[in-house]
Amino acid sequence: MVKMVDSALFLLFLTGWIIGVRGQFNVQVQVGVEGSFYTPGTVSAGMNDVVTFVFGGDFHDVTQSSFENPCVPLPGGFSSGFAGRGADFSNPTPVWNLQITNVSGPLWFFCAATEPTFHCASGMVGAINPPSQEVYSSFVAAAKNTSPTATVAVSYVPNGVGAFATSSPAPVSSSVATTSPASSASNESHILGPAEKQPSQNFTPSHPVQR
Ligand SMILES: [Cu+2]
Repeated sequence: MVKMVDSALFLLFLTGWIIGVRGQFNVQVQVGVEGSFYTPGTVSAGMNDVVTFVFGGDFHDVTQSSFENPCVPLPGGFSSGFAGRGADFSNPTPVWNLQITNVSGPLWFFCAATEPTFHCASGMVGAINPPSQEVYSSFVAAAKNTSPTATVAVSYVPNGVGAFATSSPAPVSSSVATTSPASSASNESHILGPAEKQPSQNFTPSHPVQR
């Protein structure tokens, strides 16, 4: 059993190595869980890494902006559009994967939600690869200079400057729920990880490992 898991892990490693020598890493940002903020507010990401925004709170969004204008959408920038669990937190948690394609400079973003006031103006901003925490702090300070009654219209825009998404925010389960529901036994297999799914054969992933 241990040997089987070992070989499965080895193949997973091998797949990652084929995708790129460095591999693809994933970093998570919680959206609106600790008040109207991104947690953490800054992340570092390498080329082709994926920043996963987890919309575990009320409705928020992630819209690309610039250092100079923290609360104004960057022309050509990405936007998740509004997503979240709703005011009563009754909906499943949407997640949004943003792949980074330019690491030569920082990517800035803000939340365009306006209830009860403009989130960006209360400091709901974030940065990928900021030059320093000091520069990020001045970005936050500039955001807080924005009028709390400002409004910005946003909608889902997958392609940004230095990053892109392949789909709008959605609960993780819905993205794999395209297969027709079968017996309860097959539902059970969805709970199991890949290593448990195929215990006897050689584990050969049919697609790149991506989370
Ligand atoms: Cu917000």
